[in-house]
Amino acid sequence: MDVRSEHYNLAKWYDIIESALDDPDSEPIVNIAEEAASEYDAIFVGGGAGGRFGAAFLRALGGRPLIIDAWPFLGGSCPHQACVPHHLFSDVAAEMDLWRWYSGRFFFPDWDPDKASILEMVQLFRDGRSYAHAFMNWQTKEQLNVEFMLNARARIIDSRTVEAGGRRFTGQNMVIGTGAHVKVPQIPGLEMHGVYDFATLIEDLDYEPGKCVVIGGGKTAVEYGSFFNATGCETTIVTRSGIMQTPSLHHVDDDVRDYVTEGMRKRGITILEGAEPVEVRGSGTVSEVVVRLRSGETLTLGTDFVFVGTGEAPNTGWVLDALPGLKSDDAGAIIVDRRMLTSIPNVYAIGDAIGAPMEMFKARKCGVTAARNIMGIDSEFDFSEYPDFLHSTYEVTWVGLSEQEARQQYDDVIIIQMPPYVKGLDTEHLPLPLAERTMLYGFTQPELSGFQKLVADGRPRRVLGAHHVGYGAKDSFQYLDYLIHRPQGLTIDELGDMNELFLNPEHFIQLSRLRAGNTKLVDL
Ligand code: COM
Repeated sequence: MDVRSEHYNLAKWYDIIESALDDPDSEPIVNIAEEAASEYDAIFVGGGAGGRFGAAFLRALGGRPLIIDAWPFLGGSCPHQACVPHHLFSDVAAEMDLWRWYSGRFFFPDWDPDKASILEMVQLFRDGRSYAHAFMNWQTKEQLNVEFMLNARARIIDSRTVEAGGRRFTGQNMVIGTGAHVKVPQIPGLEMHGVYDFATLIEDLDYEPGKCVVIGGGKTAVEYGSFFNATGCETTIVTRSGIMQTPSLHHVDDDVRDYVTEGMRKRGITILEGAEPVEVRGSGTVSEVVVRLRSGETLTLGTDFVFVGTGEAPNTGWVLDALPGLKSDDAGAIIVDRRMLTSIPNVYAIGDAIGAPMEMFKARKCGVTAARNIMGIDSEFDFSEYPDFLHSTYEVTWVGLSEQEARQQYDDVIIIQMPPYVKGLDTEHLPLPLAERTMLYGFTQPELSGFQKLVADGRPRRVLGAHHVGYGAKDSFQYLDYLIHRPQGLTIDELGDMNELFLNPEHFIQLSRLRAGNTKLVDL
């Protein structure tokens, strides 16, 4: 369908997207300008976060981009199966956590496991996701003036030529933003009904899980495991590595990890570390998972639901086949330089297709970096350091070095934290930290009200890292990251000089101020 001269509202876009998702034979959605015969500055193969932001930026710079995507909407996996549903589930898990702790107390009704449903939340997301998709399509067409062909698979002919929807397009440059897919481990039985990952959970879940085994120990496993558990579904996490110790979580502080995992256990999650899932069994539908424990013993876990959360791999196989000169690493990630340029002079690659970290900021800024370079603006993007987060039933946020990393690199490390670590102090009764969303915990179960730590280099008084478990601090970490990674960094004195909005979720400003008068900084 040619939508070029149409100006649909969001409801109409919603209908178009939903019909296309329902009908595998639906036609491409074509928003191509008349001068289509002429060449594009760049063809973006993939219209996820990286492709959409890259194309928008290139257009804003005066260039002519074209996006081609197999899905009938722009925005990629984030609003369809990945980040957005994860945020819904984590938000809901935090609400349910309160409900379970305070069942029948104060204004909370009695806990009712029948009302806390995984399936209902999945369906809620499934029914609503195309409204966000509709907005992406509308904005990209009407506000950003970017041409696209959606619901059409791209076929790369050569580094300047792509075919899609029966048409051939040429561009001076190509930008590969084909995303990633779930990496399924080699465990017999994973093909059975009752085994899901974050994508198939959304597409295929058709019953209410009663018992769950999560395979993995990184972000996805912690986040989804915490959600399943919060609904009352008995949850066991099986992880070969330690929990929250996968490579991308290397900046997670040990005390943060302990606080979060102790909280998960307190809420009833069983965590089996150093444990290897050997086999998933069942007759057509999953009924048990066999696990080899660290001790060598074998354990059989009865379950009706297995969730695989072991990471993702780039979607690049077909691209590498089509462009034989394109270099990739062993995992299939396309190798790029800091300009996002690949081994082929006019081909750029962005986002998850170039490997870890598979994060939103990286995808979008990769797209922008490619766009700038294509338009003649020399631009580099270094994503080796960045702020990060995950959810248990808490929001867990960090930036910079953990205390352990700092102590390996610096000899005068200062720690400012809440609750403070003072041997023998009865902090289990201390209602701090306090902030919005933890006030009730603070006044009833102070040990649940969160944890925060600032790591500094004592002599230059510079902040090296910040770590937070609670709610509402994520925004500030975007700016903290910028400040601490400036050439001059951020000092405890500058932090103490800022104006806090009491009661701020991370107490870094006022805690730093309490120490800033000290000529020689000491722990707090
Ligand atoms: C976000 C999608 S869910 S995009 O980055 O705005 O395209």
